[in-house]
Amino acid sequence: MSKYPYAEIEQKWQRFWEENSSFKVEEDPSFPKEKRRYVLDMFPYPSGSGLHVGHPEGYTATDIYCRFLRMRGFNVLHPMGFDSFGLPAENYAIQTGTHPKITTERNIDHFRTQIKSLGFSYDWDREISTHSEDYYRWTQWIFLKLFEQGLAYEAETPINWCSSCLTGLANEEVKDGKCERCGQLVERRNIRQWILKITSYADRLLEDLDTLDWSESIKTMQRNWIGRSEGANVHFQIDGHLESLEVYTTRPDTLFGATYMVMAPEHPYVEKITTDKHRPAVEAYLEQARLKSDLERTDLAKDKTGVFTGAFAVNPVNGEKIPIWISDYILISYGTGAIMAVPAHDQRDWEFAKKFDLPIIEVLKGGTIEDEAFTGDGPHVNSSFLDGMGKEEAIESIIEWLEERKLGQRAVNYKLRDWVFSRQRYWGEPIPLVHCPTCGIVPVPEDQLPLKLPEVDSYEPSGTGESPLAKIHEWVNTSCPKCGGPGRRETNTMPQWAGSCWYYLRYLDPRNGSSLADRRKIDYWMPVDLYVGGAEHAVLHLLYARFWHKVLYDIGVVGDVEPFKRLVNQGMITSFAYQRPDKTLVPTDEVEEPETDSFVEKGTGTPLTQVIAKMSKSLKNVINPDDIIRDFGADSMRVYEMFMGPLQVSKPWSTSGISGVHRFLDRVWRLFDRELVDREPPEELKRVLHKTIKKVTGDTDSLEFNTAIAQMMIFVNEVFKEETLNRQLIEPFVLLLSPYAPHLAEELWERLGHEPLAGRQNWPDYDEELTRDEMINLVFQINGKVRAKVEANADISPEEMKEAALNHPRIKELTAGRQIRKIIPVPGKLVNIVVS
Ligand code: ANZ
Ligand code: ZN
Repeated sequence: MSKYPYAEIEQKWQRFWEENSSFKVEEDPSFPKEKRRYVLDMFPYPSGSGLHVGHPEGYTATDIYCRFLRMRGFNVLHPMGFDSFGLPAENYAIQTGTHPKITTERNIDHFRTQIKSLGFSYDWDREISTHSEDYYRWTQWIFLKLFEQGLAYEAETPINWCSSCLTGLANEEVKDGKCERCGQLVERRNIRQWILKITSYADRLLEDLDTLDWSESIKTMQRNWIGRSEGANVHFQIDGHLESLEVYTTRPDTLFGATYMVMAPEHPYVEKITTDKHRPAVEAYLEQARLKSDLERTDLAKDKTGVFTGAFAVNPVNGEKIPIWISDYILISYGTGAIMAVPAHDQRDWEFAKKFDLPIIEVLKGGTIEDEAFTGDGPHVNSSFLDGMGKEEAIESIIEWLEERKLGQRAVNYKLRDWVFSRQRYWGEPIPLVHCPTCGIVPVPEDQLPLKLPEVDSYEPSGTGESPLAKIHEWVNTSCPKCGGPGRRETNTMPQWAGSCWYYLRYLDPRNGSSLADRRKIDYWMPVDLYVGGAEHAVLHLLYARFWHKVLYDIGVVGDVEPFKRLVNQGMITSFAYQRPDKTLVPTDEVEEPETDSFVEKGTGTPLTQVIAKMSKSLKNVINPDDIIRDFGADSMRVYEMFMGPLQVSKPWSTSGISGVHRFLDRVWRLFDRELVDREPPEELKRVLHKTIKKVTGDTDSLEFNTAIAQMMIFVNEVFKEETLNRQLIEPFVLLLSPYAPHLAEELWERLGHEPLAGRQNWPDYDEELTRDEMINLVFQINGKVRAKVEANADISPEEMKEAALNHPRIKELTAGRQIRKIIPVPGKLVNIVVS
């Protein structure tokens, strides 16, 4: 018996595909639009640690789908590249002095080799890297378009500042108040920034979500991130001042319940209205608030803090004077930066009122406001002309009332903020602008792009809020493109998200020197039919890319309003971890399994429970794809990752699972040790084959790879029982297997005497008739006498036969009131019921 020589086979076919450019794709006009597919993976950031098992999960899924589509006669674009600007390479450069370009390109080479070792059918001629000059030239070009459209502006704004990475961060890069990269607590700092006006696209970004075939959960995350809300702005006269304080509220109907007001610590009126008596306390409070991130400030669980200004405002509906407070639960960046507090119906206000002993007035009936705020609907009370109305009606009435008296107006607000687009770092695209004392801000002319990153001696950020580029005088000092006078280059660079905002367009025409991509090629392939990647990009990359795409649409570069028609998020591949009774985790190499499924800690014998956790270096449970490919082969790795469970769910890696899949492929290999015959297969096997073709076709099409594989396993079990190998059964099977285990399938296809499969159209058909379950006649007897006849599925089990007999109306009738002593099923034939 020959052993399955996966290593040899895999090398052989990878070389063949490469040498023959088997997966090179062109804009062949003979394929009509509906026979073209653009299938895209989220390209990796080439980190120093190489590929992890999560990458091949999505990449295998798209690869299977692409190979399947090609076999079904589609022209398929399936490219790969690298998202290669970013902080890790720069941080490494700071530590070691190695140029980020060197580290990055070394990492890219390593990634490419690893990806190729999995046999993916990418068109490698289209490979791109976002840090290459001829790529970022077009990233800069798009920036200039944004600038021309008035969508990029400079502003000194308080931004999230990481004092460890010494750079500003976008809101999206702040997790739980900490820097997503390094974990440092984020502070607020005023820094001159380039900002992109993504908010001008908020409505379109929201509305067009409805047209997308994306999971509801990702759409909801984007909707919440955009956070559109409707309500009103209301003006409160400040007692003793000319100014009025404007608030944004989604609940103007609760105006009669407003018992105090709150301003954000950064509100411009703080200085003006604070009375002398309260000034020291207010100043102390402002100092404290400055250090907190937005997230910490609005965290519902946090204890409320605040301070009274000494000033009062007049409630426009009833003339009541209510105190004006300052608290950090109000954000300056949202609405008007001030609120009317309605403690009876808003939980944050309720907590604040309880803490500072402020009045709580109920204006909607239905809750127990002694215990908590009532946020539901109910008839209004204590609200004069609103009394008796429900929420919606009262909101409409009060807005009308306010607008008539010029005390307020209907308003819409978004949580979405403009996108802080500059970084004070080296390893990113230089922003192609020149500051000229005479002309102001002048774009670098398009024909001078790319504006190249200059060499620097030190990658250390200056920490003053300027990038290391600021220190290179020859580069910074330039002439103004407009007037020729002396100018200074912008020294900020773009954030890592820039390159990934449009990479899917560059794949269409990666070497184009005169535009980012030829419009005909864009129209040939776009939009992306299927985009697969991790859910962690729900609001970052996926929102930014949609924004840029819409801008490109508006200026006529692309012809579709959305880039990614269908999005599928792969689930995370987790690992097992081991937990002590006190819930602390033990590294995997400290764990013993004395009996199956029972775990103890080495040395101490402490019993451990197996739990599911993220793979992590410290737990020593990280699976390295290279090891798996070496020990089991790329095909086993591919099939295993797809067999673990549905693509979209998270699932733990199991070592016995990969062995099981390997045994399955080994079994397929060993089938070929048998004599190959070519004759009409027996009826049952023919049926299994046609059912398998049908199942694998449907499941592959709908990305349900795990169940397709399960069906292929059933098929192999059946043919394994035969003494010979039947060509009429095995040939279609090898074709079904080929998207999943392409190396093995090519090898077997060759052994069957055929030309290589790669990229050809040859998906097998099935005969619907043969996939239908076969019916048999069953006889039900009572004490050996035939009493009923029925039709049943051929694969009915003895248990099901018994049940069918007992439920048959005639049998029920005849056995009623009699004692059933025995039920004897004879599979495929009859059921005999013995009664006394
Ligand atoms: C009075 C009120 C009564 C409110 C009530 C809610 C319930 P969304 O839906 O998220 O848009 N708010 C307004 N500006 C704020 C700011 N800068 N920082 C913190 N909170 C702010 O939330 C709008 C509601 O959040 C507004 O409506 C306001 O509180 C508060 F029964 O006004 B409401
Ligand atoms: Zn000038």
